[in-house]
Amino acid sequence: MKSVNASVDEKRLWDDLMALASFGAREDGGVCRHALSREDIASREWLIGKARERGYRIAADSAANLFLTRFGCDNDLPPVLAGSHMDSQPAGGKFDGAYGVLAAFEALRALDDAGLETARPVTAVAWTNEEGGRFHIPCTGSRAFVSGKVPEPDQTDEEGVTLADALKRTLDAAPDVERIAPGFPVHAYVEPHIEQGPVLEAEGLPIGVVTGIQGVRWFNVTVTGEPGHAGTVPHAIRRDAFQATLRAVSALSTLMEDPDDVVRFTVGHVSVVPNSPNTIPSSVRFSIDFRHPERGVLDARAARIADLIAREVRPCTAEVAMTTSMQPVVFPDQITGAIAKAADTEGLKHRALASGAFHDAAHIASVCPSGMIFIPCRGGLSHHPDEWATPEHCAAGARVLAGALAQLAA
Ligand code: HGY
Ligand code: MN
Ligand code: MN
Repeated sequence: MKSVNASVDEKRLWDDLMALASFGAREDGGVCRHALSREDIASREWLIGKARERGYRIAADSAANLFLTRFGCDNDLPPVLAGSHMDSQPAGGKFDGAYGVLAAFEALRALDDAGLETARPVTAVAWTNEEGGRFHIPCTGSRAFVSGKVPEPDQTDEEGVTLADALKRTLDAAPDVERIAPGFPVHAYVEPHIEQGPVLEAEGLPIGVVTGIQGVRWFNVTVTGEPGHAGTVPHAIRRDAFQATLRAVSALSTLMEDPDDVVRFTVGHVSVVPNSPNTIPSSVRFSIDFRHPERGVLDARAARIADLIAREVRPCTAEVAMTTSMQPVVFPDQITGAIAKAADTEGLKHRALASGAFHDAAHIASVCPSGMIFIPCRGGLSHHPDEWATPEHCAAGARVLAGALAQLAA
């Protein structure tokens, strides 16, 4: 009988990764699979079909988080959970999120193929809307799991579809999947993910044992001015929302300056109304993504954002709403130790490193001992169509996950 780690099937996992990448495939080799979109719904149906073949229990909660459970000897025990997200950035890659869900699914199949009876059930999970690309509150699913309710169900996407409607459409597309309430006791959570950075590749290491995740603050800003004719309104009386936005973003860049280059500040989403070449913009919505490993820095600089924007946009006005606040997270030795031990058992070299990207683990860590396994990605590229990981590294990460799950579910 093969060990659980040895039962991880590299080709089976790789074929699944390429199949999942076909849902929302872009011409340039990337993926656009927005949360709760047609492509996301189709990818869920595909994964549900595979889980059904294995006889796993399939359930979804009101946030459309998808849970695939392999039973243990005592199913009253809280399960060990593993997974990530299947939604992608609009110009994303084949591996961000998708790798974690499929590595977890592969670990379940390896447990089957090794004939390993675990005391606890082991559940693979796909969290809803981790990216926040369509509905701009990221980690919708893992937040709902932790809080017991869907955050901001009335928020709308660019087409005006509410999150509540998109969730209903997604859940109705899988009517025979068991419905459960969001949130249940979990023994431990492990999230496999590509590093989305250059360290493991540069050091020639196949595995990263993630120590924690830096903190994040997201803001949505709406600047309101006055529409008018581009050819006739004198500048002296204009209330140009886009020019006001430029002043505000320039002042924010100054606020976020950091000689140590640790602060991460991005304005990634901008929408201009009415978005016509010859009408003075009457309103602009823009996003702020601000990150740092220290809560003190996050709180101090975030506290200055609203007043700074109000001052810089005059004579326009601005509404500033903080839509996401994730505190820095440190993962416990119980989980990092299990991951390192599983990597050692596999003879895989590894190192500890922190995550610059946020993940659902940042939320799940507040309800159970959690951790993450990183594998290298080419050039550290992510949120990019050329994002890439090798079949060997994908399988190595899944073997480490299988080993860690076998320990944690014993
Ligand atoms: O933005 C992030 O850090 C994550 O990749 N969604
Ligand atoms: Mn991700
Ligand atoms: Mn991402």
